[in-house]
Parts: sequence; C-alpha cells; structure tokens
Amino acid sequence: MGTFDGTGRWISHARRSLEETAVITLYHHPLSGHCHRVRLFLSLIGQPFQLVEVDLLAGAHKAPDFLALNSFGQVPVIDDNGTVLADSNAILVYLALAYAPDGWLPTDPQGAAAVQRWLSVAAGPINSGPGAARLVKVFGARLDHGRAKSVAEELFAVMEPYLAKRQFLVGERPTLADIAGYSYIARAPEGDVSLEPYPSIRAWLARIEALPGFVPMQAAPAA
Ligand SMILES: N[C@@H](CCC(=O)N[C@@H](CS)C(=O)NCC(=O)O)C(=O)O
Repeated sequence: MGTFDGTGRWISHARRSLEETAVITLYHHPLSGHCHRVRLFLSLIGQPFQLVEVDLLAGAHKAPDFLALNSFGQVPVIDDNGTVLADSNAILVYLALAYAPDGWLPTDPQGAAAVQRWLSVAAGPINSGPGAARLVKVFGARLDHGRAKSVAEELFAVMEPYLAKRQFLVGERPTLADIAGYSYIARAPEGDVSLEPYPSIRAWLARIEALPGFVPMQAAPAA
C-alpha cells in the first residue's frame, strides 16, 4: 500500500509513517557550548530531536564512523532524515530556514548582515575569549588563559554598552545572533571570567533564559 507525494514520488505507507515520525538526531557533548546553541534552538522552536552523546574524552569524535559524518572530527553534527550537517552556526542557519517561524534569521539585507556579524563574533572572540578560557579551566586545555581572558574582557567591554540600549543583539526580538552568542557567555564564569561587571550582558542572558522552551547548558563539574 502506498501513495504519491506532492512531487509524484511513490511512498509506501510504511515509509511515509517513518518520515512523519523521524526526528532530527543531534550528535553532541553536554559540556560543549557549540552543541548547546543547537540544542537550545531546537528546543526554542519546538522541533523534535534526539540526542546522541559523542564521548570526546574517549576520542569517539576521531573514530571513522564519526569522521564519516564530519571530517573535521568535531561536534555538533545533525542528521535530519539523511541531511547531515556540521558546524553549529551552519546548523542554526539550516534549522531557521527549514523549520523556524519568521524572524530568527531576517531576510532583509541589513537584518541578515547584522545576524551574520554576530555569528562571526560567536566563531571569533566568543570562541577564543570566554570559550577558550573555559576550555583551560574545565578541560585543562593547553591554551593561554590570560590571553583568552583578555579577549573575553575586551569583547564584554564592547557588548555591555551595546546591550544597554537593546533587548537583543539584532532588533527587538531574539534571532540566531542571540542563540549563537548565549552559551559560552553564560558559562564564562566557569572559565574564571566574571560577569559581575556587566549588568546589561547579564540582563540579556536572563531575557534569553526567559524564552519559552529555554534549556540550560549543563554546568561543568566543580574543579
Ligand atoms: N566551528 C565548529 C567548532 C566546533 C567545536 O569546536 N567543537 C568542539 C567541542 S565544543 C569539538 O568537537 N572539539 C574536538 C576537536 O576539535 O577535536 C562549530 O561551530 O560547530
């Protein structure tokens, strides 16, 4: 038994029911901020997903079966019914375009560029600042903690007055810019980067935490 789909493709009833129930698989690690930003967005938009934990400490991300999903050997990766994608910000863009209601990724030239600017900040100073400082303190990464901390503080010195005048990073509603920025900034204290001097950044974090569907990032075990 079966039926034709909208493109004229024949789909058996068994296959159709599989497609309707298929959920996105997110390969992740619970202490990764890159993974949390994807998990957070899936949760905020109410898209069903299942988690597969990749044991980074055991090197599972460098094993052949994982490298077949992402040759860079990094989490996060998603598998959306055969569409396999790596890189947290690329995944956010995909999910916004494929599943999210309007607004998370503006389509007007200025709005799209403004969000992209913050995705670049997330891949740049957010990663090399609070992200790297936390890598040192939580995972013992052999990186320069002093350098990471000063990158974080320079970044926060820019973001604090910026956020004093706004609710969210781009426009008056949350966008992918906020999702990409949230996780490593929220967990900056785990890298010994205090958020105390930055009330506007803390208020912005709280606004994201108040969104329906918000899920926190797992706290790192105490050192
Ligand atoms: N540009 C990537 C970076 C992802 C990344 O750095 N993932 C880390 C975990 S937070 C990882 O898998 N590290 C293992 C490695 O690089 O070997 C993204 O945005 O997803």
